[in-house]
Amino acid sequence: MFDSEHDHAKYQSGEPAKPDEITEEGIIISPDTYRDQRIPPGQSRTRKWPILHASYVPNVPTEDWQLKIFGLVEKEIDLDWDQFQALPRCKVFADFHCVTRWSRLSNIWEGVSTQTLLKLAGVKPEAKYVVCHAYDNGWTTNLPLEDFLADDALLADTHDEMPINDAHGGPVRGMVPRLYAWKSAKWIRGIELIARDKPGFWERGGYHNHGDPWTEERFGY
Ligand SMILES: Nc1nc2c(c(=O)[nH]1)N[C@H]1C(S)=C(S)[C@@H](COP(=O)(O)O)O[C@H]1N2
Ligand SMILES: [Mo]
Repeated sequence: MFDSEHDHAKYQSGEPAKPDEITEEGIIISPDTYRDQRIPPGQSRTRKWPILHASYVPNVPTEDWQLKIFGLVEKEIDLDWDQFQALPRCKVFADFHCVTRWSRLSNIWEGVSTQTLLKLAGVKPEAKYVVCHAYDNGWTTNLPLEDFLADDALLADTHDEMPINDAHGGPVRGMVPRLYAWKSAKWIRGIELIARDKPGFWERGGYHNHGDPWTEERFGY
C-alpha cells in the first residue's frame, strides 16, 4: 500500500475538491481552503501523499495506544483506545503544507477535536503553550495554545475515510492544518500544557518556532 516515500493508494488524479463541494453536514471547513490561492508562497501541490518523519515508524497497536493530557490542567487525563473512540467525533476538510515545499490539498480528517480533548482535562489559566509528545523516541513539537485549539485542529484517526496507517502516524496523529506540517504530531501520545514556550524537535533543529505557511515562517525564530 505504501513505500518509504509515498502512499500510492492516496494519489489524487483530478482537481482537488473545493470547499463549496463539501456538502456533508457538520463537517468543519478549514478556513484556508476558501482562499483564492490555496497554495501558500513557495509551495507546490502534490497529488501524492509523501511520508516524512525524523527517525522511524513506531508500531503502536491500538491495544497499547494511550494518550496522556498533563501539565497545567485541572485534571490529568489518560485515555486508552476505547475511551478515545467513545468521545464525540468531528470531521475536518483541510489542506496540509510541509515546509519541504509540498502541499496536499483537500484532505478529510476525522477524529476528536483538540477543543473536546482539552475540555476533558480543563486548562489552567496559566497555560499558554502546548507540547505534543509522540511515540517516535520522544519527538515533540510546540505551539501556542490558541493555535492548538483552532476550530479545525484535531487528533485524527482517519484520513479520507480510511484509518491512518502506521507510516502516516496511526493509530492517532495530531492535525493542525493552519501551520506547517511539522506542527502535526504523528503517533501522538501526550498533550502537555505549559506556561512558558519550550521548542520541540524541529524547532530546536532550526525550524521556525511558529510555522505559519502564509508568511513563510520556515526557519529561524
Ligand atoms: N511524531 C512525529 N510527527 C511528525 C514528524 C516526525 O518526525 N515525528 N514529522 C513531521 C513532518 S516534518 C511532516 S512534513 C509531517 C509528515 O506527515 P506525513 O508523513 O503523514 O505526510 O509529519 C510531522 N509530524
Ligand atoms: Mo515536514
